[in-house]
Amino acid sequence: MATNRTFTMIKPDAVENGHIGAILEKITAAGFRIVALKLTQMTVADAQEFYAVHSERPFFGELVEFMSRGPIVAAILEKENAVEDFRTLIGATNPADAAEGTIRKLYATSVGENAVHGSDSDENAAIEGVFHFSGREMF
Ligand code: ABT
Ligand code: MG
Repeated sequence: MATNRTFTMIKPDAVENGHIGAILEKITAAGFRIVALKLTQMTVADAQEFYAVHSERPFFGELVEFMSRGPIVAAILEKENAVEDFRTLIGATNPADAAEGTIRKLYATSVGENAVHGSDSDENAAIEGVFHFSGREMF
């Protein structure tokens, strides 16, 4: 995957709360091109694998339960400086610390249920994109 791509998920809380359309609008209005997109659900095993880097953290069990409890929207996005610019667009992990106008400020409820994911490096963006999409689903 090229370095101008990132991977995102609209998390179960934001899907449950009816924010898919508003969040996709914010993403495309910010200049990201949608490379891949689908509604899907992670199994418990998927969520454990996806968040394996956090497996020793005290919140891991809750995180896995949350991320597998309902459908998510997974997407690969393309833009210059995609990883950094997308994390700016979504705001801080804890919505209480997120800047005004960011997706998490608008739609997240707590640090544990923070509405949207954004890859934290080009390397992880590539790994996470392939975790969710086949080559035939990327455009
Ligand atoms: P993600 O985009 O979900 O990876 O969030 P972000 O990179 O902003 O933050 P990190 B540190 O990667 O958090 C991963 C998930 O763990 C949750 N979390 C984090 C807690 O529940 N409690 C905590 O104290 C911390 C630090 C938030 C993230 N997401 N979810 N869902
Ligand atoms: Mg993270």
